[in-house]
Amino acid sequence: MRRYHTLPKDDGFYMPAEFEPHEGCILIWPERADSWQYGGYAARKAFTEVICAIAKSEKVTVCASARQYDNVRSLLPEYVRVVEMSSNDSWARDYAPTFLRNRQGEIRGVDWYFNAWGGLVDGLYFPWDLDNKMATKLCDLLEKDIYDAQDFVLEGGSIHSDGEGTILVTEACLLSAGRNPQLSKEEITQKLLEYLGAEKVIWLPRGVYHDETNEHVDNICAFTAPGEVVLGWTEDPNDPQYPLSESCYQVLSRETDAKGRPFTIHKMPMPTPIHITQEECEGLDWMDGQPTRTPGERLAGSYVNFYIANGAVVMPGFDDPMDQPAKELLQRLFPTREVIQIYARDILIGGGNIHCITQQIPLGR
Ligand code: KQY
Repeated sequence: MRRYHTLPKDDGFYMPAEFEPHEGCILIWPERADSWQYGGYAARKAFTEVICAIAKSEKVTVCASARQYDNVRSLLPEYVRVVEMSSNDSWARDYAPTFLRNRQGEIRGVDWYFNAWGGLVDGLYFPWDLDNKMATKLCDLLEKDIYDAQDFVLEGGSIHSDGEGTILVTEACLLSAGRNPQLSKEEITQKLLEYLGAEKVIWLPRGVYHDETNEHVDNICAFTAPGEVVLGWTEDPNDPQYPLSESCYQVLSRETDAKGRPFTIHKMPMPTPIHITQEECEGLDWMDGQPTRTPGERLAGSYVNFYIANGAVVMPGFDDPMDQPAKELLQRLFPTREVIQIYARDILIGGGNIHCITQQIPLGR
């Protein structure tokens, strides 16, 4: 594996869209006791369903700790690759490499600096050193070269690419005090363009209410095709989510993408607000002498947090009346893929959802 200190854009590399063909997908087995309630058994069931749904149409690699390796290898089907790799938690979207491709079909990763969503300012755990090493380890394993971007804090869940020069982010996340406070918005835009080989960054103001990632874009808005997005939406003006979604709609409806196209915006219903129960909280370890979550706390549930696999769209369900309309919308937008809805409350309790626990490897030559 070669480590580059040049800029991907100068070398002709760019981030493909998730809806383009994949070589495979990476996930990390859940184990952390202050993220996954009651020993992680319910989360593991949900992860296994996600893994099997994705593995129907692409190669899946699952990273597991030394402690869990035997268990994971026995639980998962043989066609899923299981590798022993240490991590602090299980968010492949955020610290597996962001993969880029060039016009000849070569694939390289980007190694951003990961600081657990805000470092010592408002990060969610300490330490995060094992997570931060995963991009390098995975590129080594997958025999991909890597770009060093360790001077820039970024998580994969905070960016979306249309593969045609447009990047979506949120101001709430990328301008947060715990990431790159020494850089201006213009300098952050420049970094994204250089490292993602893009032409235009669209800054949405906000994400999902009470999202502990400082409102990652992947929970509120996603590309479904060039020039088309789904946006998490509520019609309830009393819901604190309402002004957040509205602010994104205002930006998207006035903006054009890198190719000058106005956006077609598909409003994706949000699930009925989801709150963590006392029993669920009691199943979580405390962190630094504090409870990780408090009973009644609103969780950042969203149907936008889906993964686009080669042959399927794998989306969360919450046992909610909106599950079906949300599924129907995605099925309409992805007519050639099977939409597979997986009950994902147990992933949501960890702080994210299906998109957050997956990372695609684009198909190369
Ligand atoms: O990308 C994500 N949504 C992950 C959030 C993890 C929070 C840790 N509890």
